[in-house]
Amino acid sequence: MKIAVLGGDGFVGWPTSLHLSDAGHEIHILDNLSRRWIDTELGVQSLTPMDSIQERTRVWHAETGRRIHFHLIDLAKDYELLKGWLARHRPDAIIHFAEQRAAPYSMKSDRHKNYTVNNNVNATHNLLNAMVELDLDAHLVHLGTMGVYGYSTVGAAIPEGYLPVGIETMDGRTVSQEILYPSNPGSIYHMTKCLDQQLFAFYAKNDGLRITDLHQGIVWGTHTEQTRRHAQLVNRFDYDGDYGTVLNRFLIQAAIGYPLTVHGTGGQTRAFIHIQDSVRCIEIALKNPPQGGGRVEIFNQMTETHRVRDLAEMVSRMAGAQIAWLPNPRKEAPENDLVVKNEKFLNLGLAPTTLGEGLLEEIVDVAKKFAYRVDRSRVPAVSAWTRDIAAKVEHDPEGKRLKSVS
Ligand code: USQ
Repeated sequence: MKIAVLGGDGFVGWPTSLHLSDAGHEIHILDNLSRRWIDTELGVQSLTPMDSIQERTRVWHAETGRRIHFHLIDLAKDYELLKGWLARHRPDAIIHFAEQRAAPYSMKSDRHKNYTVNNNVNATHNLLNAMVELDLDAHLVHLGTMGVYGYSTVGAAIPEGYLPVGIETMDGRTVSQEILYPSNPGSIYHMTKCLDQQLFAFYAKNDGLRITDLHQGIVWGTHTEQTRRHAQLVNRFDYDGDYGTVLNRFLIQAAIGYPLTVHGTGGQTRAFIHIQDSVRCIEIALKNPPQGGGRVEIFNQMTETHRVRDLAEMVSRMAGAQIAWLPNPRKEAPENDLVVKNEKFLNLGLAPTTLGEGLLEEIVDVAKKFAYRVDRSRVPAVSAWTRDIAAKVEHDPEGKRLKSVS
């Protein structure tokens, strides 16, 4: 297949591009390199030394003989360029990762809120609009988030996207209807993914676009089978307070002797998936496109759920790290339960990589190898969800605001 990977230079986009190229597909990365600019804005860098996208694709070609093409296009701003590219190349499938993906970054300031909404919503809408205009029958696979469901305890398993509801009619009957599971975003970033869902539902219904939306959990790990093949194919690995995600942060913190930064009581339960499974799921989704019919296909792309404090205690036991119990910079439920249905991927052959499989040690080893690249002052998460919270959570490189360390 000819596949366009929008956002193919990012944390999941790059290993996905390699995985699909390895499987024999013709891969075209479209990316505006915004993630690299954000590193510059924040004054941080990936823990792993990352080469330019051109150099990465050159190394891939030298290693495997396969070409990955790169096109510098900003989906959100360059509509005509995107449309022109799609008209010329007419890909069979499009994978859409091209969005600002960090909740803390999206909550940093009014400017960051505007940027995240403008970038994410315009990128998605420009793409859908161009596909209709060009009568492009490509299968669109979008990386969404488990966060669209929200994290309140409901006492029931979260279904894969849709909820059957009964509606009482005026003449006293009950009619059943299937609706998108009520969205309950916890950040501006998560809110943009909820807006994406509405755009997908409309374009599938109105124009018959074939769309798959993957509600992904928190990705952990860094290597995949392909990124291991050469030092210069390494994936990015974020540790800073804005882009680092919880388990990867704990592993890096353990490697550099920084107390594990648990927000609040660590009672937040979240869904997780290893990066290797993430790229496998995308391939499975590509092989199983919806047949049309106006309904967006939705998968829950996660393999296990964990409570943040359990993860901290596990990493602490494994690597001998201390745990810091911090005031939570986010507005979120201090404790929640989470049960998630994920039978669709399991039925299509996904064999989950779980936390217990020795990969945690591998990540600590990667982190130790590149520990010299870590700026410890960028470890604390200081992006606060509200002004009230901001007053309690300030930048504190020396760790003086730690409530307690165990
Ligand atoms: N947390 C800590 N300590 C830390 C960092 C995070 O206790 O040092 C806590 C947070 O307060 C939160 C939980 O860990 O309760 C998860 O935070 P996270 O930064 O790992 O994940 P999140 O902000 O939810 O976002 C990440 C990705 C996003 C993806 C999402 C999937 O950045 O792109 O959509 O995970 S999900 O969370 O399932 O919605």
